[in-house]
Amino acid sequence: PGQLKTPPKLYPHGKCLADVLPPVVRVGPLTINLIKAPSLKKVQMKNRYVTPGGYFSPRHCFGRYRTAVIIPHRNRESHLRTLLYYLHPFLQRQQLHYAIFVVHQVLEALIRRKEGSRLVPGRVRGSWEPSRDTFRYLCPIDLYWYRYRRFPIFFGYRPILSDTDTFKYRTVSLNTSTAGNATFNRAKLLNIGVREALRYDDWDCLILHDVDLVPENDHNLYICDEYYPKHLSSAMDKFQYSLPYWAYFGGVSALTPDQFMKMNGFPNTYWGWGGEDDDIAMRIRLSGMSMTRTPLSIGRYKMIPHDRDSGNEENSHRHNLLSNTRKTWRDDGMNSLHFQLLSREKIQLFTNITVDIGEAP
Ligand code: UDH
Repeated sequence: PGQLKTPPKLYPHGKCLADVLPPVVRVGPLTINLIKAPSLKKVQMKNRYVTPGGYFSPRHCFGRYRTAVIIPHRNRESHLRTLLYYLHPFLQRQQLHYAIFVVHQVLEALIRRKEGSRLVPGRVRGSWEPSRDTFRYLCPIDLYWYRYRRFPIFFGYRPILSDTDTFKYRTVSLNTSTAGNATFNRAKLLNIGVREALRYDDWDCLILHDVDLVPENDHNLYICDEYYPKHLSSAMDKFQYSLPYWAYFGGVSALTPDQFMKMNGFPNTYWGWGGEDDDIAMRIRLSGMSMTRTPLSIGRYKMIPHDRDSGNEENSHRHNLLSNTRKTWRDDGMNSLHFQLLSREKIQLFTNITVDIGEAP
């Protein structure tokens, strides 16, 4: 999948299509319509070059950046459809090699009750990589973002990570009946998303993305800062397109796998609404990094209006937990992550990772 079947067409003057396409295919401010969520079929029809698992690679050139978008999810299917509708074309215009991972929280007991108890051992197919034998030019550099330019990726430069783990496999639908009313844990789902995404590719950048935030400007590049974690959703309409407070790091953020591991990932102990984003901001500082941020004029997002979800009530322990972050961050995070993986499915527009993360203590 995703492989270029025929070599790029050579133009009379000996150039490839990448050279005759304008270097910047982005449009800037976008019109977002949140009135009705599109169907998955419609999103699929609009994104015909996206391959199963939600993968895309520019067709006429090598994407300079490999980006994994990780979305924590439960009971928000219409938000997910809206986000996918806008996000796929957005990422394609940025000429990224990308994939979208949705980490879906369910309760295994409910799945068993609903679909019977037989779990079938299965295999994950090998990871996907653009064809190495077809010559493609690197995607044009965008001079405006020159400082993000990295050493070019040559053929054979990156290892193919193969994944042949045996695991309990079954198709778990995104519907709400298996979600149960266990408390939601956003940060833990993001940790799981990172761990799973890294099985599939050697990503340059991990984008941790709330399902209800739709980017409004495609100059907001989904690539990482070389040195520090980057906060992308700096101007949300919910907060009148400004920051609710200076250290805010919620919504959408971008970290390289190295930055993520340096801060031991995100905390696993925040159950319910609030606090985990402030813990993450504190971890960044405690691990010796600072935060960078997309300018407010570009990091604009529309939030899909919603009520507080059941099972995501305000976390009354959050202040307590936050006051202990300094002591706990080294032991609570990627090195203490436990969960039950129920399925990994490559469906047309994204990779669906279904997990049971247990319930709040
Ligand atoms: N989410 C779900 N299902 C749930 C609850 C949350 O999928 O039942 C996910 C979803 O991706 C959502 C994210 O968790 O986008 C965040 O949850 P939320 O949308 O309830 O959070 P909210 O929009 O956060 O209320 C706005 C920022 C508030 C400032 C935080 C101050 N620390």
